[in-house]
Amino acid sequence: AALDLRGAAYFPGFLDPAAQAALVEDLRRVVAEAPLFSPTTRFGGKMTVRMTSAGRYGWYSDRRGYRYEALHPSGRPWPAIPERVLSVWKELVGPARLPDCCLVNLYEGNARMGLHQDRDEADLSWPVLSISLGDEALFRIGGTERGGPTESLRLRSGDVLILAGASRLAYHGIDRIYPGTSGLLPRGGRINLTLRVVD
Ligand code: MD5
Ligand code: FE
Repeated sequence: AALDLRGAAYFPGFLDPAAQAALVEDLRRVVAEAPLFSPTTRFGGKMTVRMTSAGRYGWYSDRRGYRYEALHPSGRPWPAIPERVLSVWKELVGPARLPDCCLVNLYEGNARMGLHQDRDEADLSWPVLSISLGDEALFRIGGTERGGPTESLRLRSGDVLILAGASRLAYHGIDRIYPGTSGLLPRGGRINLTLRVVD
């Protein structure tokens, strides 16, 4: 059953360990086709998270800003979103419209993600679905105004979050990961998948 987290639907332990391991296998194929990279922010710094994408679009950032791109930096199209990832969306969001971007974020060591809003998508009425795999993370979520109160939550491997309604535009980020809290990834670290309808 879903718990209410500031309007977001939180499904702790939605994926069992076998389902988590199957997703990791799928992601190995995605990363082999579309290698991870560290984007540059619009301010010129390197992000500490490494990322890649699957689907019609991938999220990308450089000095020109944040946007979705139809091609990986290699010039090739992004790989297809794995069927088992789409199944999670179909089960929790529905089959009417499938996501066209699956962003893959890899957190290793001291990687973190500062508080931000997700608003690069054309139609913000579609939810964002997030899947956590691997080491635990300290997730922080606030309201729709920068600087307001926030609350923190440990996201664990297999947890799923659906950001819809007011939470779709909530400020959120990852303050840190906790090394050694999961055996899912052989080299440790945390993967987050975010599924989005882009256009
Ligand atoms: C992560 N990723 O765990 C985080 C959290 C990102 C990103 O934020 O943009 O790649 S994913 C959860 C999320 C997504 C959209 C909205 C909200 C949370 N929210 O309003 O809380 O790698
Ligand atoms: Fe985000």
